[in-house]
Amino acid sequence: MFRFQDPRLEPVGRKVLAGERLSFEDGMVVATTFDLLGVGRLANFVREKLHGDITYYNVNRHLNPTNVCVASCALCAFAEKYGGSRGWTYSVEQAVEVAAADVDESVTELHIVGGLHPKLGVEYYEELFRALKARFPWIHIKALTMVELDFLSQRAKLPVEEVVLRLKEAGLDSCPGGGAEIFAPEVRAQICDHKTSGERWLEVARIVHSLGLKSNCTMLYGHVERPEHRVDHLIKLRELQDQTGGFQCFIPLAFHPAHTRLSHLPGPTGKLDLQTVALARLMLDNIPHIKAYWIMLGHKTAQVALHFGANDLDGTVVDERITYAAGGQAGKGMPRAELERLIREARRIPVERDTLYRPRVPIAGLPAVPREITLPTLPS
Ligand code: V47
Repeated sequence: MFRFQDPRLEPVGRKVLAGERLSFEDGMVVATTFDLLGVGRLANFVREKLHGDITYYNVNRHLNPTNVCVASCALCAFAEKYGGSRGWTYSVEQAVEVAAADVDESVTELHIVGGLHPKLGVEYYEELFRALKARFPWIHIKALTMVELDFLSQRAKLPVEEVVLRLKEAGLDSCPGGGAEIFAPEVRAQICDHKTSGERWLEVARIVHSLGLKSNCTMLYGHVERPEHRVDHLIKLRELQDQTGGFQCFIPLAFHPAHTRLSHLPGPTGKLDLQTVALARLMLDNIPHIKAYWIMLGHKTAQVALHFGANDLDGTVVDERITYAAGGQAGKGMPRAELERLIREARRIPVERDTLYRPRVPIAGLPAVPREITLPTLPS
C-alpha cells in the first residue's frame, strides 16, 4: 500500500490510477507539492503502463549551421548578433564537413537548429538538406524549430505551409521541439521578448503536423516562471496534441543561466528537475514519450528521471552547443555504452530507436507491465 505524504495528492492519485485526465487544478497540486516521491511514484506508474521498463535512446549528432541571430533573448547564451565577433555561419559545404567529422552509419539522426540569420533563407536550408542527404542517405534530418520556420516564412514572405513543403521535398524528416520556452506572454516578455509568440509557436506546429511531419515539444523551466505557467504550458501542448497527434515526445529543458542576461538566477534545483519530468508525464496523457535530456539534466538526474516518468534518454548528442554556451557541464557527447550502462543500472531495458521511435532491433516479447500501486481507502 502506498501512502502519500501530502494528502492533496490522494484524489490526483486516484485519477491517475483510473486513467482519468488531470485538470489544471490537479496539475497545480502536482507542481507545488513537497511530496516529490509521491508524484514520482504516480508518474512512474504511468511510464510503466505505457512502456514497461523499456528506455529508448538514440545515436545522434547536433549541427548548428549558424549562431547568428536577429533575436536577442535574455535566456540565451548561444546567439551572436550579425557582425559580432563570436558568430559563425557555415557554407553548405562547411556544414556538411562539420557533420562528416563524426557521422558514420551508426548515427541515425542529425538534429539541426541555429540562430535566426538575417541572410539565410529557405534556399540555404534546401541546399543544406539535399547535400546532407546526398552524403548520408540513411540519416534522418530533424531540423528547424517552429520559431525558425516562422522566421523563414516571414523573411521570404511565404506561408509557412509552402516553406515546410519545400523543405520536406529537400529532405526534412521531422522537427525538433525547441523555442517553445513558456507560452504565457508575461513570461515570454521577460525571457524571449520579440520572439515568435506562444500562440504562433502552436499554430506553426499545427501546420507542420497537418503536412505529415512529426515534431517534438519542449518547455524551458527554472527561470522566472511560476508553477501555473508550467501547468498552463503543458495543457496547451495537450490540447494541440488532441487535435493533431503530431507530437512524438516532450522534453523538459532545465534553464542554464550562465552567460545569459538572466545569469543572476540560480537555475532549477534537483527537486524541480524531477518534479517537472513527473508533472509532464502526468499531464501529457496523449504524448507517448518523455525525454530525459542528459545534456541539461546532467547524467545523474537524467538517470533518476527514468523513475520519475521519463522513458527516453537523449542520446549520444555529439557537438551540443546551446547548453554548453550557457555553462552546461554535461560534456560534449556520451558513448552508446555509457548510455546503456546508465539505463541498465537504473534497472531499465535500453532500446536503441530511430527518430520516429522505431526500435532499431525488434523488441517483441517485452511486456509493458506497470508495477502495481494500491492507494489506501479514503475515509468517507
Ligand atoms: O530552443 C536556450 C533552450 C532549446 C537555454 O526536439 C536553453 O528532440 C536551457 O530544443 N538553458 C534547444 N535551455 C534544445 C532543444 C532540444 C534538445 C534536445 C532534443 C530536442 C528534440 C530539442 O534549448 C532552445 C531553447 O528552448 N535553451 N538557451 C539555456 N540557457
